Amino acid sequence: MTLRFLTAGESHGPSLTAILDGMPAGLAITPEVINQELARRQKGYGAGGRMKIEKDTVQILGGVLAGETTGAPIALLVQNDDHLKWKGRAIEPMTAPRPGHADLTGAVKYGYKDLRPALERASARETTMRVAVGAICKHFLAQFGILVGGYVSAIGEITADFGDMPYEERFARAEESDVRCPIEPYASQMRAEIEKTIHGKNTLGGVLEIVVLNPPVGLGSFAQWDKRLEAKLAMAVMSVQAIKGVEVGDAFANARLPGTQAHDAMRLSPLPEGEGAGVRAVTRHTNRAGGTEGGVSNGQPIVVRAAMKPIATTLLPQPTVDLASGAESSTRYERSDFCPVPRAVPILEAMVAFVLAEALIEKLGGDSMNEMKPRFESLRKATLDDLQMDNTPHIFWE
Ligand code: EPS
Repeated sequence: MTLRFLTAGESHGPSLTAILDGMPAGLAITPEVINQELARRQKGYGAGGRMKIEKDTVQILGGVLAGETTGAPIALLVQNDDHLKWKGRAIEPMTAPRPGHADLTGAVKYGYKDLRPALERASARETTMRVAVGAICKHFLAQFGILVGGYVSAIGEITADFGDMPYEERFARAEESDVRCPIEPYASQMRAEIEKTIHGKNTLGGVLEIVVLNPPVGLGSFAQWDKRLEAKLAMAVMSVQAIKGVEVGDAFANARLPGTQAHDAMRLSPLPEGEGAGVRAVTRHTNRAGGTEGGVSNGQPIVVRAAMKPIATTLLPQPTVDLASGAESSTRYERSDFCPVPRAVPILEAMVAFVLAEALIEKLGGDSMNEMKPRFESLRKATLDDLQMDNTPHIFWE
């Protein structure tokens, strides 16, 4: 892997940390670029009480000197303000696992004598560091004109129809909405659903869309299974807490259509002005594939859709087994979000940005922004000039 990261830290421990390894030298970065994304992760209707306690801000502890990356691993730290309330405290035993959480599987797997260690690491608090890492990746991609944005498309039973609203407008409007849905009346209806859920002491899931604009053609590869761009996107997005389903483009809708209706017809059009006017390029009027063909980006917006389950921590008790008493019992109250779907937008953006940054670094090679920028400019495009066929018969396998 040309770019990789690890996170560490417990939800109520002193701090969370991350190391991002492989970011090229010469990228100008400040804590503010990261803090803006961290602030986005803290906002959204349906959040629990923890977000009132935390003011997530990053310390950059390595890999950046005089405001620029050096090519060394980037070390990041975010303090848990809530830790002070937990430090040295006698914590009540936790022995009744929540269905859908990591409590039971964690205890079986690691042999815990109490369920708290599983909760502490499995908690979505960890996504703070994904967003911090993703902020750097987004900023890196932006230097090449590649933008990553997202929004909520469904919460509970409410599914928004965006019509042909341009993606940039969806991103901008989503940021003005506390449920991160770009369009009325759906945003108000989603808000009402979350309000009902909070009063009902329950939780609610939903669907998010993350979109990459202006990706170059040729990221990822069909040459090996683990180089396919969709595969990397699916793994990265599925790795986020409470995400249980991922599709690229209209995957599930396409599964019900005949082939002639499920693909994106290729047409020939001149490139828009400024991008080499007069040059003829292969273009599409639809994007059912969601920006990848054969595991490779095709230059169309990359569209990733993710299903988030209603999170496992409900105020209403759920049937479980108390592992200490050995009797059937009910889950106990734990503070948590009611509907984290709006807050998950920047988290999924971060994971998608990481995958794209890694694929771009692999494609371009080089150790610094100065090496990469001219290489990016000379990447082949889907123009007829860049796609010279020799149009002669070839002998196969001789
Ligand atoms: C979260 C912090 C956690 C949870 C939530 C996300 O804080 P606390 O446990 O102190 O309330 O609110 O975690 C979960 C959804 C979960 O299932 O564990 C955060 O920072 O986003």
